[in-house]
Amino acid sequence: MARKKIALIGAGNIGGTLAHLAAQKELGDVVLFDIAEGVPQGKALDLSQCGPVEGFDAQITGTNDYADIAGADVIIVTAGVPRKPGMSRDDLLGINLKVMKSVGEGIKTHAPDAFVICITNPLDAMVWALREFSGLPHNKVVGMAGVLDSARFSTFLAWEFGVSVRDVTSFVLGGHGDTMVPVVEYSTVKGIPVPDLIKMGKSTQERIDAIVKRTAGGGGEVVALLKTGSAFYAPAASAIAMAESYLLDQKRVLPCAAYLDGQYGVDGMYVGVPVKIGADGVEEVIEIALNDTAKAGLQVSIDAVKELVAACKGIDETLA
Ligand code: A3D
Repeated sequence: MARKKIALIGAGNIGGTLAHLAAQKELGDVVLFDIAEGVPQGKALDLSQCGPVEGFDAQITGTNDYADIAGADVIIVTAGVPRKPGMSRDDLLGINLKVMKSVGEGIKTHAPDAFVICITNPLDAMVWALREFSGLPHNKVVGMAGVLDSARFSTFLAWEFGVSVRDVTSFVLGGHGDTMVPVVEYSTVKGIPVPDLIKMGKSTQERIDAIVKRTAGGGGEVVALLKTGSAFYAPAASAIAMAESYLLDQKRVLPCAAYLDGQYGVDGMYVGVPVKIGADGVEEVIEIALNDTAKAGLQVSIDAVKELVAACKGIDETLA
């Protein structure tokens, strides 16, 4: 059986990390694409030379030509610019929308059968625009944010309770912005909901509220420390989990920016919700019951995404 092919559009911090993880996990051969000449080729050469040390046979190549992504099974898009301190994700909209147009057209022409995972910010609007520009089916284009935001939430919860991260599950819904909604009621330590753990005296409401706030600002905390860009290790690991679920038909339930067609009262937009990812892409959007606080929070987040999508339509008339 031929190896799977994974194309990475954008060979920056996340792109390079994605290539390394995909090769280490032997998910398939990797093509790194970027408009910067030499960068994808240089990273591909460097990463290929990890093979003998780490024991992987995956071929890693770098390119500036979209024709080389032909036949890709999975495409992960990080092309564009990241935040610098003081910037919000929304400040990136104008410049990254243009990037999504060229990437969408490249995918449409050369790899229309791929499963596409978008990471470029502002995520919920960029994944929507990328789908529009590429014309791929909605179930084959998805955004990575919820896996990362939940991983941040789970990390802080594991630290708070002094338990293994493997025993923590958590959910963050809504748009990937300051209005995201970490759902405490669905967050557990080995099935024990966080509100029960508070009742058991393992933490306090105030401490959990602070963790929720830290989760929502989790990306900004890393940006402020790095000063030159944004997080890339955990974003890459999160997208690889999604790619793996598709390639291996794992049918994992993961919070992702998915196209909603009436679910959660949203029509024709991408918002972060739990979905099942398998060989057919996004196989199901899972609608969970939310309490009034989470519902209200989700609505604020949906409205924020709506504004960004409207801004995209205002910039590019082909999207209107
Ligand atoms: P960076 O290291 O700057 O890499 C971006 C790469 O994109 C660079 O190598 C550029 O040369 C390349 N690029 C620019 N324009 C194009 C184009 N038209 N076609 C192809 N390549 C192009 O950034 P990064 O890897 O740190 O971040 C990439 C994106 O991910 C940014 O938009 C971030 O804001 C976003 N991001 C999202 C999350 C989410 O959770 C959604 C987390 C972290 C970063």
